[in-house]
Amino acid sequence: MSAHRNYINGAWVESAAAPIVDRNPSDIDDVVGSYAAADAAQTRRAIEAARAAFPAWSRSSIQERADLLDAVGGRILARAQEIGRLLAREEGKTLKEAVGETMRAGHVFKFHAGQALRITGELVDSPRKGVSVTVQREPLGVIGIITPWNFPIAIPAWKIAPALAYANCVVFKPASLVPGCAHALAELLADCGCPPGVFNLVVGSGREVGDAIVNAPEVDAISFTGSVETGRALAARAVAGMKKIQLEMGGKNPLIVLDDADLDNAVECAVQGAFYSTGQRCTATSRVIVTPGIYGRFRHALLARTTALVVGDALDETTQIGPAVDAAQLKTDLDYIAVGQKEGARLVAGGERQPAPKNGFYIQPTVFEDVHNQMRIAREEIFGPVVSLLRARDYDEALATANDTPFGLSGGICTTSLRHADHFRRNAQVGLAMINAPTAGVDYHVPFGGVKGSSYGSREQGAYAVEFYTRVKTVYTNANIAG
Ligand code: UN1
Repeated sequence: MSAHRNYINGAWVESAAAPIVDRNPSDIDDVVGSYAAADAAQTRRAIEAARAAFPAWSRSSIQERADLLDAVGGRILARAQEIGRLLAREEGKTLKEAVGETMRAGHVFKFHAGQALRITGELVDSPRKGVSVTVQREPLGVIGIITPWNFPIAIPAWKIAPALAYANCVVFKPASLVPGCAHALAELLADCGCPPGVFNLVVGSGREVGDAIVNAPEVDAISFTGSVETGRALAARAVAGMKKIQLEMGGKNPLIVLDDADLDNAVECAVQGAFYSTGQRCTATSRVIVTPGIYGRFRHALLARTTALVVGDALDETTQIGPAVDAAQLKTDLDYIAVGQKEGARLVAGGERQPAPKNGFYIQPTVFEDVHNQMRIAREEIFGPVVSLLRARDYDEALATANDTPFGLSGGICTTSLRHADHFRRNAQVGLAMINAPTAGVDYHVPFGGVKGSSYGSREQGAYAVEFYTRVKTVYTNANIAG
């Protein structure tokens, strides 16, 4: 019997399948909890419950929805320390990062509580006399929400909150590595009075639960954040089923450091972007492209900062870099480090597992230099604390290198030149352009997303979320009638 169950149609439901055991990546002997794994039949029940709940929920008042989201946001903020602790324990980012992420989730719910009150349309005149036209927004219906392990509460929040704000019902499948935060969120929604069926939690594998969601004709749209491979497969199936889809996938984010940069700030941006959250962010800096006049000083300062970083238990207040999330991610990181060495890149910091008193997936922050942009470590997303230094003759070459990638999520530049900053803002092939700021770490009230292979569909977050979670109806009213 599992301690934690799935939430389907307003009830906590057991499962006959073997439970998912949630372990602490800082100390694999520490079991965070045991979570019931939903099967395809339970997922179908969740989808049917969402479908059945939709007619009433789509007619709910904006006040009812705003109050629900505001209450959930308030409770998340009030319990940020406790939920943040759970997050750090199951995902491995540091306590400070985890509490910060939890606060972000609380703010996301509060923001979308306000958005529920701001659903607007347009009234336009028709070329035909006496006829007027309104363009109004409507909910889509049932949304399948599929989220990754690296932001176990913020990403679910920034999909679930707007879905509910715009009167959709939700079937939520979190990553199996982080069921604890998903469960905490489900509990809060239930406690705050979310009506049965409006929100459903189904923890389980992509093959069982994910497939059931993407194959269901009753699911109108899918919002997904995760790997490129899974995203592409989902998109093909979703389009075949005529579902709306939104994908947030990988990145290979560049940070350009020009000769005229503020050195301390540039180093800080690189360290934060590359190593914080153990490099496990799609917005992480993985290529630092540096011009000759600052290269030596920047390299020296970066290596000094990198080797001084404290790697350790996510729950220890002195830790700056937590472990990799699991054995598979640790292996990927180490495999890429071997690939980089084989390709001829020079390892100048880290590169190995970090010895630690506890049995966790610790890895040293790693820096390569003499990296060429065609090497695999410069082209493929690693999703670990591994960064490459690339040299560029000047700004133009740096920008060309930055843009020479299949991805286009985030990109940064460190410079005191307004001309270069402005040129970068206009010409960087990214969805998020960062000027003298790290490539990772975004605000909750503005759109998020990328170009090229990083993203597909309309933007997430902020007021722009309305584009994905609603559709428009055009209504013609003819007043030229008798009576
Ligand atoms: C951030 O950098 O603050 O999965 C957010 C990810 C992104 C979110 C990054 N979707 O890493």
